Order: sequence, then structure tokens, then C-alpha cells
Amino acid sequence: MTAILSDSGSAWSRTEFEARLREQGKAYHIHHPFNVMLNTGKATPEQIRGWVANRFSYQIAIPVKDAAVMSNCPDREVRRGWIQRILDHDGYELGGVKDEGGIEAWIRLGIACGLTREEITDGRHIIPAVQFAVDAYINFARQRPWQESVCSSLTELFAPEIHKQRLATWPEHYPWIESTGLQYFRNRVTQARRDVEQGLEVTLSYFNTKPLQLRALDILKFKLDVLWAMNDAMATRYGVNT
Ligand code: AHQ
Repeated sequence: MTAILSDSGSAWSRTEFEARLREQGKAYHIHHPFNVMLNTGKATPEQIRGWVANRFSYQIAIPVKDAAVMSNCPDREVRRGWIQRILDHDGYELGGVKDEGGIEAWIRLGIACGLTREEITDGRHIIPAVQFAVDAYINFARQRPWQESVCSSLTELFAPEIHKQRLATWPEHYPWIESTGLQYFRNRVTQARRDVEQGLEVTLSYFNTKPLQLRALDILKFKLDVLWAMNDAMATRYGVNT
């Protein structure tokens, strides 16, 4: 899409730039046939278990990716905000406050779907192409300027909707999945919104020339492709019921 946008001329306003970022939502994986199958009740238990087991590789990559962002970021104020993402996923026990974290919640989702803890955590179901997409995201965060990695996290602009869609449809379509197993999605609705506040502010401020703004759109497209490619691999492995 950015190929047809000239990089000449003045930068877009913050409002216009944010609109261009949000416009990329049309390529978000909520629209992927595999996800549509999941959220319209057409998935079999095997396809759901395959999705949870494969998405585990993405979930455990998030705090590793965020630690890479932190290691590249010299700005203490940014790190003070960003570290919350690692705590959200790895969990913590600080000053008497304990939180099992999102990775544990994801394992509980898998158990609620009929997987064993062992087969989730040992990665036996993970498709090579899923792992390649996940590794591309981690390596992007390790190798690129931290501001670019922040920008790549902005697929979460579209995440509250997909989590709310699961919460609205899975109980009806998949009553055999224990409701407590969906806690991860409940947690992410608010966590994603908070993540995006920081991610968007950094992105709108740092990418402040037209060439930089076009670069930001390309970065977001890369991350949208990471999510899309994971769904492609799962569709190939597990099929898509229409
Ligand atoms: O559970 C998800 C999550 O913790 C994150 C962090 C963020 C990032 O840093 O890239 N993106 C993200 C996403 C999560 N869940 C995905 C889903 O479909 O359940 C969506 C994904 C994203 O939109 O990037």
C-alpha cells in the first residue's frame, strides 16, 4: 500500500498519521479465514487445540521481544512503561502482590481446550512456519531501533476487538471449553488498550517526517504479515472449515 504513496511532501499531521496506521487494520488477522472459522463456531476441537498450542510460541515470545526492546532503549521513562508488558506475560510476585501472568493463563486456556500442560509447553505441536514467523518478530526487535519495535507492537490497535469477539462467541459456540479458560482474553482487552497508549505516543512522536511515517506503515505491515503467516500455517496444517 505504501508503494503508491510518495515520500515527498510534508509529514502527515498526528491525526492523519494515526488514521493511516488504523487503516491498516483491514489486513489484521481477525479477517484471516482461520480466525473467522474460530470465531464463527466452525472450528473442531482439534483445530482449536492446534491454534492454542501454536499460539503458545507467540505468547512466550512476547516478553522476550519486549526484553529486546528494553535492552535497546536508553530512555528510562519509556522503560518504566514498557516493563509492564513483561510483567503482564511472565507474571510476578512483588511486595506481596502475586500475578501468575499471561503465559500461565494461556496454558490454562490450553488445558480448558483439552491439551495437557506438558504438550503445550514442550512445543510438540508447533508448526515450523509458525515458529519462523515468531522468530522473525523477535529478531526484528533485537536488530532494529527500539522505536521501530514499539511501532511493530501497534497491531494491538486492533487487538481489543479480536479478544472481545472471542469472549462474545466462544462460550456460545464452544460450551465445552471451561469459561475460566478464557481469562487470558478478558485480561488482554484492558492490557492491550494500555499498551497501545504508550506505543502510539512513541510512534506518533518519533516517526515525524513523511519518509519516517511511510517506514512506520511498512513496519506495521511486517507485523501484520507475522500474524497472518501464523494463521496461514495453521490453516494449512489443520484445514479451514467454511
Ligand atoms: O496476546 C497478545 C499480546 O500479548 C500481544 C502483545 C502485542 C505485541 O507486543 O506485539 N501484540 C499482541 C497480540 C496478542 N494477541 C493476539 C491475538 O490475536 O490474540 C494479537 C496480538 C497483536 O495484535 O499483535
